[in-house]
Amino acid sequence: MPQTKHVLPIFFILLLTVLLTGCYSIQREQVSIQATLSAMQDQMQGTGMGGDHAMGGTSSVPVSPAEVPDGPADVSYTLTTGTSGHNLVFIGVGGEIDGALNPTLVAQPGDIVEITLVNAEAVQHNLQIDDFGVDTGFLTSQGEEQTIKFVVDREGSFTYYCIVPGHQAAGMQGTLQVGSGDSASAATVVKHPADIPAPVGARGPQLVQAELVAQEVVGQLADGTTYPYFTFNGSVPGPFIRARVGDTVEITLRNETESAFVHSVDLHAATGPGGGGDVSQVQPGETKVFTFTALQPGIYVYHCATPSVPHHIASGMFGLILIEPAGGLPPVDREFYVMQSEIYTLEPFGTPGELTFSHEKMSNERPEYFVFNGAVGAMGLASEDFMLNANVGETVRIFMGVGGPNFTSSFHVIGEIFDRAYAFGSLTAPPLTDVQTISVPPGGAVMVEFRVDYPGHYVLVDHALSRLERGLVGILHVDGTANPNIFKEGPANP
Ligand SMILES: [Cu+2]
Repeated sequence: MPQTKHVLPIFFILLLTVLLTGCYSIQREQVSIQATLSAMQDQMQGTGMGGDHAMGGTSSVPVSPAEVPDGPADVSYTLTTGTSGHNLVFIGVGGEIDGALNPTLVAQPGDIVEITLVNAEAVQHNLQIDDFGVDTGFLTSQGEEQTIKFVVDREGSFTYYCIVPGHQAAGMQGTLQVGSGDSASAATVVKHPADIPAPVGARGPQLVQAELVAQEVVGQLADGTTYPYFTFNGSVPGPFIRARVGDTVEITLRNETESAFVHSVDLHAATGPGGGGDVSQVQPGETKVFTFTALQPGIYVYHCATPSVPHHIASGMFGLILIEPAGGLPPVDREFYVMQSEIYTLEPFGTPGELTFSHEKMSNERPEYFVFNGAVGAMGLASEDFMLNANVGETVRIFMGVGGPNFTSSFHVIGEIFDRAYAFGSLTAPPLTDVQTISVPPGGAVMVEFRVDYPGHYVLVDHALSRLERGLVGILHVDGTANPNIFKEGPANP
C-alpha cells in the first residue's frame, strides 16, 4: 500500500500544524500571536526573568503575603492563561465563567475566595490582587497550576492581573467584584442622536481631520447593569464624521494609555488596504495617522478591525462617516444618528451588576442584548435625555447604521412611513419612496427621510420585534397640533 505511506506523514504534519497553531484560522492572527508571545519571551529574557518569585518588583503596590484562611471556600474560580487576537488574557474555566475572557469574579464581603490559576503555555505568568495581598507566584511550565485562598473583607472593585512585565498591558487583567459595586456611578456611553456635525453645504473639496480615541470604559447598559465597553471617544457609536466627495480625510487614532487591548479603525468610506485597518493597529499609549481621499459619496460604517474583530465591534467600536455628494445633501429640519448592535454577555439578559463579555455566545451568534446607541432603550434612545425630538411639519432625516457584528436590522419607525429611503447607504442611486421597513445589514447603513405630520411618540424598532424585549427601542417625540384630517380616534363621520 504505497499510497498510505505518503498519506500518513502528510496527515501527521497537518495534525501537528493544527496543534501548534491552535484554533486560529486566520494566518495573520497566528503570526501576531506568535509575535506577541515571542516578544513576551524576549522581554522576559531581556529583563533576566527566571522563575524567581522575588522579581515581581514592578508592582505599584508591594504585595505583603495575606494570611491563608482556614475553612472551605465560599466561592471558587478557575482561570487559565491564553491569547485572544493580539492580547494575552485570563480565561474562565467551568461554571458561569466558562470560556469568558478576563471574567469578572464575584464575591460577597467576608467570603473566603479560592482562585486556581492554570498555566496553558510554557510562558511565565502569575495572578495577583494587590488589594488583598494575594499572589499565585510564577507559573513557568505548561499545565502547572496554583491555588490561592484569601478573605475579602470589604466591598468594591479590585483588579486581578499578571505581573510579568507587559502582560497586564497586553490584556491580562480582570475585576474581582466584592458586594454590589457601584454601577449607578458608571458612565453613560450613549451617543446623543442629535450630535451630528453641520452639513458641508456647497463648499469645494478640502482637508478634513478627525481624531479618534480608543477608550475602554465600564458604562451603563441597563438600569443597575454595566458592561466593559470598547469605544471611539467614549461613546457608542463613535463620533459622526462628515466630509464631502473629493475631500482629503486625515484620521488620527490614539489608543489611551490605560487600555488593555490593541485597537484600530477600518472606514468603509476609504479605498485602500483594510480601509485603514492595516496601518492603524495601535498599542495602548500609541497614536497612528493615515489619510485617504473620499472617492465616492455615501453613508458608510467605520469600525475597529483588531482581532477578535467581532468582540471589539460588539463592545461598541463602530460609527458612521458621511461622504456628501458635490453640492451637499438637500437641507432638512432635523438630522439624527442611530446605530444598532448586539451585546454578548455571559450573564442572562436582565442580570444586575457588571456583566462579562462572552466569546462563546458571540461565536454562536446568541446575543443577550440588542441596543440602539449602546444601551437599552430605557437608558438610551427611549429616555427623556436621549430621545429624538421634532415638531409637526418638520422634515426628519435619520442616518441609521448597523455595527452588528452579526444581525441585519429591519429598521422601522412605528406610525411613520419613510418618504425616501436611500437603501444600502447609496446617495447616488435614486431613493426608494414610501417605504415601511428597510433592511440594514451589519457593516451597512441607510439614510431615511420623512415629514412628521402628527404629534406623539413614534417608536424606532427593528421589526424583528423579539429584539424590542432585549433592549432595542428608541423614541421620536413629535410636538405640535393634532390634525384630525390625518388621524383621529373614533368613526369617520360621528
Ligand atoms: Cu478595538
